Order: sequence, then C-alpha cells, then structure tokens
Amino acid sequence: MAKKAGVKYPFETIEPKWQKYWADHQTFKAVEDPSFPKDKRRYVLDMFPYPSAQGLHVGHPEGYTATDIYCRYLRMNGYNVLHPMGFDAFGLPAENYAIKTGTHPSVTTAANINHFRTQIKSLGFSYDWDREVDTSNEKYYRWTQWIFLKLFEKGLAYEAESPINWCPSCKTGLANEEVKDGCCDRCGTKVSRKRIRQWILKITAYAERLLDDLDGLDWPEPVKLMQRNWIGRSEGANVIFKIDGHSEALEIYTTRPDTLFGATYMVLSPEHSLVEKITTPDQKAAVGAYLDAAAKKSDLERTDLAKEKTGVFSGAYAVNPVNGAKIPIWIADYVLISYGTGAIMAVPAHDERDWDFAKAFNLPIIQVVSPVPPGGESAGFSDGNTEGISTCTVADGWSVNSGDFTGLPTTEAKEKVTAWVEAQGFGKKTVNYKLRDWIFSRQRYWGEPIPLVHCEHCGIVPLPETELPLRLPDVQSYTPTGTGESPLAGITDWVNTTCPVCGGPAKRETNTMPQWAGSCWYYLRYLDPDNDTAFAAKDKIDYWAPVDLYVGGVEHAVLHLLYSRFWHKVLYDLGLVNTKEPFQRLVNQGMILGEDNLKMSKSRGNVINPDDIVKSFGADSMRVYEMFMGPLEVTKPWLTAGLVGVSRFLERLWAIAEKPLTEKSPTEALGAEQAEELVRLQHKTIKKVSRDTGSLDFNTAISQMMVYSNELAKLAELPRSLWEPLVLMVSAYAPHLGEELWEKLGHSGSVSKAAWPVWEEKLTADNEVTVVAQVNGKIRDKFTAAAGTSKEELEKIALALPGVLKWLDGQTVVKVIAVQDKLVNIVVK
Ligand code: ANZ
Ligand code: ZN
Repeated sequence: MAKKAGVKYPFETIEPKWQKYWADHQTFKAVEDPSFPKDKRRYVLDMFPYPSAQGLHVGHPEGYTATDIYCRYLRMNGYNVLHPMGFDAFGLPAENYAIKTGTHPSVTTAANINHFRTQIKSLGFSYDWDREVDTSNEKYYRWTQWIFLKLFEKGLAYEAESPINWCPSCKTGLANEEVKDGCCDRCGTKVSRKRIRQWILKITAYAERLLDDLDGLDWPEPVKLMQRNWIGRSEGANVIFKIDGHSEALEIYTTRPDTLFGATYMVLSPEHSLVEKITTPDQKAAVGAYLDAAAKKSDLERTDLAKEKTGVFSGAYAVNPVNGAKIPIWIADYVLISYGTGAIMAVPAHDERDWDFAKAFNLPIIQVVSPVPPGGESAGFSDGNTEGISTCTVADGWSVNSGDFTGLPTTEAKEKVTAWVEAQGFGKKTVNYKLRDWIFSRQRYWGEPIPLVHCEHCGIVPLPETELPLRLPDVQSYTPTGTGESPLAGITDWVNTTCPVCGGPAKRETNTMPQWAGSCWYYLRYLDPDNDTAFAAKDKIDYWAPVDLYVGGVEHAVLHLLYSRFWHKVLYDLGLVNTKEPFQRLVNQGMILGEDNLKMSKSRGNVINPDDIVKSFGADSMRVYEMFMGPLEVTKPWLTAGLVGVSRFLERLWAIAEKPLTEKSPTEALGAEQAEELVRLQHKTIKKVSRDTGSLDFNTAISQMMVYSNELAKLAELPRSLWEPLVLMVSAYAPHLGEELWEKLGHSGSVSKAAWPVWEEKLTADNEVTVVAQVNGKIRDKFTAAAGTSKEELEKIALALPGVLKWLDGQTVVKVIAVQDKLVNIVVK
C-alpha cells in the first residue's frame, strides 16, 4: 500500500473533527418519535461482526458503507432510521487463544471489541452507538438464556444421546450446518461420529413454515433456494411391506410410488430396529461384521454416490403388496436411519444407487417406467422389456409392467398408486424434510451456559427466570476434556447446586450454547438494549420491527439466517414479536478479492488492511472507492489505481469549494446558454443519484456525481444553486467531506439533518426528441432531432429517410404534416 498518497485535501483533520461532532451531538441517535408514521420508519441492519484478533477486513466496510449511505439518504428524505452495530462475541477463537496463552476469553474479546469499534468509528458510519450489543455480556446473554427457557417450556428443546458430528480437533459436537463436505466448517478436520448426550432444538417442527414463508421475503433467489434445499421437502408415500414369516411389517418411504412394481429387493439401514429381529441364524455373523464396519463411517461417506456400494443379505424376505412377490431384505449403509423410515424398497431400474447395488450383488432389475408413451419406440427401451436394460433411467415417463397402472404418465401413476395403497390400508401419502433437528449444545467453555439443572428426584429442571443470568464461571483450564464434556464439568462447586423445585442436590448442565445462539435474536435487542425486565419492550418492537433491509455476506445463507428465522417464529407464536419473519429484505454484498483477483489471504500476501487505506487516503476515499468498485452484490478485485481515482474525485470537490461562490442565478453568472446546459445536467444528476442511491446502485450514482463535478470544476465562479445539491448528495457517500463543504457554504448543524435535493422532471428530459415518420398514417421510420427543431426542418429530414423513401416510390406526395418534437406524416396518392 502506498505509504504517502499525497491526497490534496486535509482529510486527516476533517475526519476526526466530524466524528467528534457526531458523537458530541448524538447526531445519529434513533428515537421512537411517534410523529413519524409507520411507513416513514426504517430499520437498516448490518450483520454484526465476530470481533476477531485480526481486526476489520475490507469486506466489512463494504456492507457497512452501503447501509450507511442508504440510511443517510433515508434520513435526508424524512425517514426515522434505526441503524445499530454490535458484536457477536462468543466463539471458539477466543477460547483457543485462552488454551494457548491462559488469557481469559473475556479479556481477549473485550480488547478485540475495542479495536473493532475504533476501526468502525474511523469510517464515519452513522450508527446509534448507544444501542451497541455484546452477546457475551451477561446483560445480553441473560436474555439468550431466557429465550432458551421459552423453547424448553414449549417442548422445543430436548435432551438425547445420539450419534452426532464430532470434530476431533475442536473436541466438540457440530450441527449439520457446520459440516462442509464431511469436514469441520471451522478447522477443516474430518468430522467423525460420536454418541454423546446433547441438547437438541426441534427446528423440524417449523420446517413447513420456514419453507412457506420464504415466498414472502425480498431476498436473493439463490439464498432462498439454498434454504429450500436445506429444508428439503419431498413428497411421496410410506408403504408397508409384510415380512415373510414375521408378525412385524417393514415400512419404507419412497418418492416414487409409481415404481412399486419394480421393487426387486428391500434395504434396511444398519441402525434399523428390525435388523436384529429378522436376520436369519446363518446370516448372523456376516450381518454383525457389516454393522461394525458401518458404524465407523460418516453419513457423507455412506451416501457418497461415487463410493462403491456395500451391503449384506439379512436372510429374510418381504412381500411386495402389489403383486405378492417375495423380495430379499438387505442391509446396506447407503440407507440412512435419519431419513424417512430408515428403510427403502429398491428399484434398480430407476434409481442410480439401487442400480449400482443391484449390479454389485447381482440382484434382478425390472423396468417399470418407459421413456416413450404406450405404442412409441426408442432405442434400448420398448414397452414391456424386462431384460437387458443397459442403463438406469431416473426420468419420468410412462408406467410399464405395472398392472392396472400400466400406460399412465409418471405423475399420474404416483397419485393413483398412492391412492390405491391408501385404500388398501398398506400405506399413506407422506411428506418428508431433509432438515434435521438442531444440535444445540457444545462441549466448550466460551458460550452461554444452558440454564438447566439435573436433579435426582425431579429430572431436568429449568432455572427460574429470577436466577438469570446464569453466569459463566472462571475455570482453571480451558482445554476441552475430549470425553464429550465441557471444561465447565471440572468446576465442582459450580456444577453442584440445589434443585430449584425440591431443594435437593442437583448438578448443573455443563454444555454451553453454540456460537449461533446470540446472533439468533440480536436484531431485537438493538430495539431496547438496556431493558432489564424483557428482551425488548413490545412497543419498541412494534415501532421498528421487522428489519427492512439486512446486508451481509452470503456465507450465512443457511446457518444464521435459518436459525434466527426459527427463533423469531417461536417468539412470534409466543406473541412476543409482531411479524412472522425477522428480515424482510436481504442483500448479499459481493466478496472483495485481492489485487491479484484471488481471495485475500495472509499466506498469499494480498490482504488489504482498511487501517492503511484510512491512514493514506482517508475514510471517505475508502468508502467511496468500495462503492465505486462495481455493483454491491458482485465479487470484485481491489484495485489501488481505482482508489487513487476516487480520491482525485474527492480532491476535485475540495478544489471546487475553493472557487469564489456567487449568490447569482446560473443565468446571471454564466449566461443563458451555459446556464441552461448546467441546470439540466444538475437535475439529471439529482434524479440519477437519488434513484440509484435508493436502489443501492451506488457505483452508477458515483459516476454521475463525477460527471457533474467535472463540469463545475470548469467554472470560474460557482453559483450556489448549482453546488449545494451536489454537496448534499456527496454527504451521504463521503460524510466527513460533505459536512465540511456544507459548513463552508455557511450552514450550521450537520448536513445529515438537511433535506435531500429534489429534481424537476421537465429539466431532466433529454434535449433530443424522437420523431416518428409516417406515410399515410403508418409508422415507417424514426429519427432524433434537437427539441424545438422547426417543422420545415423536420419535414426535410423525414422526406429523406430510407424507411420513408421506400413507400414514396412511384407515389405522389399530396401533403406533409409535421408536429413539432413528435411526428411527420406524409400523405401520398
Ligand atoms: C423407491 C424409488 C424408486 C426411489 C425410484 C427413488 C427412485 P428424496 O427425494 O431425497 O426425498 N430413500 C428413502 N429413504 C431413504 C433413506 N433413509 N436413506 C437413503 N435413501 C432413502 O429421496 C427419496 C428417495 O430416496 C426414496 O424414493 C428412496 O428411494 C430413497 F425410481 O424409493 B425411492
Ligand atoms: Zn429436584
């Protein structure tokens, strides 16, 4: 980074001056003023940062600048705006640092928060800092615990000993959402499975609403799609198969009931409860060995399509309810216990996994779907062919070999078979979701303690609300025990307590909440951050919520954004919030790459430090540059040359302000012709900047301001009426410079409280008009002309147009009628 940029305006003195002014005058304090009607209130939110030791990176100010410009624009247009900032302060890095150095995570976290706050403040954002939240502060996490108790009371939190994703390096359990490609999302270590006692939140109870309510949200489609896929709704049928020689039946889930006639074998997941019952004596040894091997694999390894299929025959047979066919029951780990019923009917002709399995174990394959309608033909497939199928076809088609259903298109066959199965009493229409309940406990220290105790007599007892916050005690060693217990388990005098119900001896829950807990509801705490009797007062929630615009990175598409929607819906059901959804509009900012077009990383040495930029170019240059790089949502590389260009623009504004200011009208000062041109450009600029700022198209707004400033820079004398509107608009983008220029214009008070300039529509019209040329009333051509061009001149142009000449050939022109700025009609005979 340039050590000495030589920026030619005193940003070093202007920027701290106005930051101090804003703080001293509480310029951006948001107040619930009832005189603003509901449609004149806006809640604009940034995804709050995790205060890492590295400090701010250039991606943070990208979103923060965008929302800040938008907020300033809204305020200047008469809106009451809530724009807060805070810190997502629980998390593993502080704890890992404590393990290494012994420094308490609260000490590191406080230092990091202070550093972040200073950095953020140096960029001149218009936050109401009185509303700052810190999720690791007991005044905050008291309410996180309180909401957990509500979930518990509603039966949405339960304890279970279950095999979970376990990161051997972080020594903690992980939620499904925290596992990427079989590895820990945080450290990249391969995730294994471990059975431990867990607290689990029943997010699946909200699956349908989490899916349905996406429709009403103004969110990027890719994010909605990611949530839809994650929730993974599928429609099908549960079908019951009798087991030959057993009283128990086997229930399977299928999304293809239309393929029932093609089931040639069944598969149980190794964990299925029927495995032990139905395995025949001669298969016991083989099945036992297979179960041991499967237990060691992760779900991902088991379901990976590319992996070779493994399995073992149970010795038992099921009876296909549609035709009485006896088909073998296998045990294979490509069927997961956690989905559907943990058992399937296998249709190798139309399911690739089943196909691979059937080929590997030489099981029969029966085609029951044809790609061609009855009577049609196609290579390799014809109606009724049951042998020699060379490939598996998963696509829809027409039923074949399917009894009474033969000939039906797939979609119709699905419905008919389901109805028939239901009528016969061996199945029912079923909806399944991929979404799993949320593993909510972590075996770590630096998180919210779960406010429950385990009593020998009363079982699990929630702490009374009056005992909140349940404070995180100090520990001697932060190192996780690795046994599945958190470091809290070692503090006996904290663990041993009395039962709030019976007063007998009891033990505290030693798991803590996951990193996502605090961020599930922080946007509500900003509404009423100091409230000691509620997480937020109802009237304040009613005043501001929901969040009108939420800006942040796309990496939270399923984690934070799904979890917080879930909590919000629970609070909604309790009557504690006023809307079904927390974030009405979402915008994802694009990633800023290094100058080499690669992701910024320490090891590549392409990291840009915002502090360096602020030091050499000023905060305003940094802000305007990040918005000028390209559309907010796209990924784009950092280019120092672009930053230099932007700082030239700000220097030019400074230079314009040094010109002699005149109170004369533009016409008086510049003469009619130049005045008219500049006034038109001014109004066009106001229109474009207003529209683009309102639609978050900041880069094009900036270029329009550049165009206009270039023209003003040419003037010897500066008419106030041409200059002031630009200063007002610039102030949203480069607020320190904006305030200084506003003050130079003789105004007192912050420019952020002034009114945004307005444009006159007629002055934004282009000087050129489109004129249509007609022959006998039919449009034959078009041309552009300067507005006000004389009728005679228009007639001359029209009569020479190629599109017109074609129609004049061999005709006599009888009359020509011209309407100024609009049309020329040529009448011929
Ligand atoms: C028969 C069949 C025939 C199937 C066919 C597919 C195609 P989605 O869409 O993801 O919901 N399945 C059901 N439970 C399973 C489990 N626990 N583990 C692994 N696979 C399971 O997938 C549903 C389909 O996946 C079901 O429909 C079942 O195979 C399989 F031509 O049943 B299908
Ligand atoms: Zn008790």
